[in-house]
Amino acid sequence: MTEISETTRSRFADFGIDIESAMMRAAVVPISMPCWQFDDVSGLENVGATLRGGGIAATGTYPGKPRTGEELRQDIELALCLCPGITRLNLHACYAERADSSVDRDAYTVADFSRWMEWAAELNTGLDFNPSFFSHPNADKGFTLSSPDEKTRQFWVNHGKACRKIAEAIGEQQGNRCTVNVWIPDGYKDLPADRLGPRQRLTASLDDIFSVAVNENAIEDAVESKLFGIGSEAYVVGSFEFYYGYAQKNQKLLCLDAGHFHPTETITDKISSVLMYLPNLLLHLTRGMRWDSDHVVILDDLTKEIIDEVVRGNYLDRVRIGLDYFDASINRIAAATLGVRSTRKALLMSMLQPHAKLKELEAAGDFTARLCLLEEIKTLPFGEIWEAFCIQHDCPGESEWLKEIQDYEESEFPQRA
Ligand code: RNT
Ligand code: ZN
Repeated sequence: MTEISETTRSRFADFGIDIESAMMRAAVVPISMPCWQFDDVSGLENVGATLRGGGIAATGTYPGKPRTGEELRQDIELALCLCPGITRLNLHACYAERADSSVDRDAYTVADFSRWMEWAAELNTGLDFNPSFFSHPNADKGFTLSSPDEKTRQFWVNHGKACRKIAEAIGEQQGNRCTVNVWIPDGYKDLPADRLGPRQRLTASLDDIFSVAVNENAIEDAVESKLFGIGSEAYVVGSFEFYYGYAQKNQKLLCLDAGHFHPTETITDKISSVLMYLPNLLLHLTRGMRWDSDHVVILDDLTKEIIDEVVRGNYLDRVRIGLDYFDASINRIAAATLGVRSTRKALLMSMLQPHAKLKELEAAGDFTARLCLLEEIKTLPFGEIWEAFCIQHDCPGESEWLKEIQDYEESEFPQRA
């Protein structure tokens, strides 16, 4: 049992910070955990399938990958138990469990997700949702919503429409908005001759998908831009400029994925700019190493900076925090847990910062003191506050959570070999 020491309390009190209130505020910010970290984005449509196309790829062969929806949910449940604070689950349409396997993605209905919904309701976990425009024969040519083939394009438009209806039912059931994110892999490996045509078709497809009226209290739509992918190095239809314009014009959420920009370009500074013109924002926190590699989120400077910006800017009610990574080289459940816990730590750390004081120094033009204060707060005690936070939420502390996953691995994984 960790108690927060008097010394620690008084050090934060010197900055005018109340630790209890910071802990409360950090706990209620929802973090959406990616279901796809648990099975290398395989999905449940054809059990045993591996990721195909789309320029996203999980690498690694760690044992114990779940083979069924039941195993997958069991793994996710363990991860959820180990994450203090409000955790949601981000579900992709390719995790459908169909009664009739001849039904394709353009005709999915809420019934195909009823097991997920029942399970989430039992756990009292909120769900977010994503149409899956990849790992499908109709995506093999590299184009979906911007496809020049009318039949293919229409198939994916219908998939988008079906997914919004499913998400609407999810949102209505859970009593809070289900964020629906559209990401498509469309693009060219090599130099295009026509950059405009695919973007015009993408606009038409999006307009069509969003033309279907839905309960606005149940869902919110986001669109995700990208710089390049494997197989779309030369040109990505849904670029940042494209989606920023589209989101602005149609007042949709823009999804900023931390790995979808030039390697030295961070999303921190984009938040305050785009939120001047957009209603809300979705973040895909991820850790790109040298490229959009989707490594597990850790408590690194980049993550802290992004979260600080959201907290400092008072954007918590306008920014949805989702994680987006998939690493198959380490225990997948641990990877999922680590990313969420690290993000929660960043939130708690940020809640413990003297943001008002920093702004005051800045307004007074005292940039020396601003920089020095930013350095000073880096070494304030944090570990004991985090441990107390975990205890408060009935979650294991730093030295304990992995053990639970290791025990589970030992008893559960051998039968999955
Ligand atoms: C791909 C996008 C997208 C996916 C997930 C699975 O580059 O980041 O968000 O990773 O939807
Ligand atoms: Zn993403």
